[in-house]
Amino acid sequence: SVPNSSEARRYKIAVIPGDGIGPETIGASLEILQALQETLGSFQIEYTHLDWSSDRYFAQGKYLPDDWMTVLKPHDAIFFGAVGHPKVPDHISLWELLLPIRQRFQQYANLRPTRIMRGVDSPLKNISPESLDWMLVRENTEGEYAGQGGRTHIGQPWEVGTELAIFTRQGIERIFRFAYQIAESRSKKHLTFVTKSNAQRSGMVLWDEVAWQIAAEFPHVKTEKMLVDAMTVRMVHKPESLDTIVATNLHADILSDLAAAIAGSIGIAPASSIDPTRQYPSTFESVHGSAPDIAGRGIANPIATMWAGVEMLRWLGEEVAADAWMKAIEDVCAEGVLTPDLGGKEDTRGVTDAIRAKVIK
Ligand code: GGG
Repeated sequence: SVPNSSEARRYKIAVIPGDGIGPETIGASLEILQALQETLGSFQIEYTHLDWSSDRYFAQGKYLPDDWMTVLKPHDAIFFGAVGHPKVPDHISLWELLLPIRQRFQQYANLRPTRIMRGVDSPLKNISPESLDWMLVRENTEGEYAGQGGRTHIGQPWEVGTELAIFTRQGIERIFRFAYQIAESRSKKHLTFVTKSNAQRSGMVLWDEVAWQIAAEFPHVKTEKMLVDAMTVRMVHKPESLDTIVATNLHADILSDLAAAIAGSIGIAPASSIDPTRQYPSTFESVHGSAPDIAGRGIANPIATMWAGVEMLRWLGEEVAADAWMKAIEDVCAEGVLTPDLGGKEDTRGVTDAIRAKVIK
């Protein structure tokens, strides 16, 4: 029986559709959230719709309003579409919108689950769907994204640009403790940490040392170290030998795109930027960007944003709704209702309608 609305659990979600295909995939996902709310009746969401995007930047000169922290803080989660516009350099749009939220809200863990869904073909012929089930944990606030560096002698032949990768003991400790808790909760109890400490002899060596110190706190988890270059080969050739993977901000960003491609398409890969302390709202988004080449054509794959929506519901504790949504996504893929990035002929509307039909059953 559907509980009456006064018994329903209530959440406040900030919605930032952003740029390009972001509004399309967020719009599709909100339709499913609405259908789940009405069907289950166990929760109600109050949305704050925010127009923080490149269009706002063109009109008002800023992606974020000055009081953006105050606006976002009271929410239980942030549901984010995509950022990136052909007329704005990517380093500006990213640093004006997404990165301040990750850094100021201490969303230091970025979770990127990867699985091959039934009905979806991996480009690698040696891979069966069961052989790949990874949880990629990306350090999300420091490393190569610390924002430290600069340029001098601009325009001169001897111009210099530096980009410092900052690693702190505290930052490494907290991402490893979080990654180990995840590894412990999974059946394989296996964690691979990724590094480049053969060539990078300061920050990456600190990363290794702290990793082994934290490993000693989790004796039930088997730990191994991989250099990032060798890791790309292993992901392709021995996917079944990996489970929980933890890597720096930049390394994990690159490895998770590879992971998504191996799983069939970046159009299905979700990312959760988590503040594990729950002091600040966490952000749920796709791995992919704004894809301006297909924006407005109605063919964007909504599954990455929808899967992020599933992870948002899990974070809120709405397991029943999360399971129903994920099963609907998996069933629709298995039935071959796929967008062109997965080799299908369906559009965003068709995939969304098919998923909606399953969650209201
Ligand atoms: N849907 C997330 C998004 O738009 N990401 C854009 C992007 O380029 N992110 C870079 C990063 O996460 O490192």
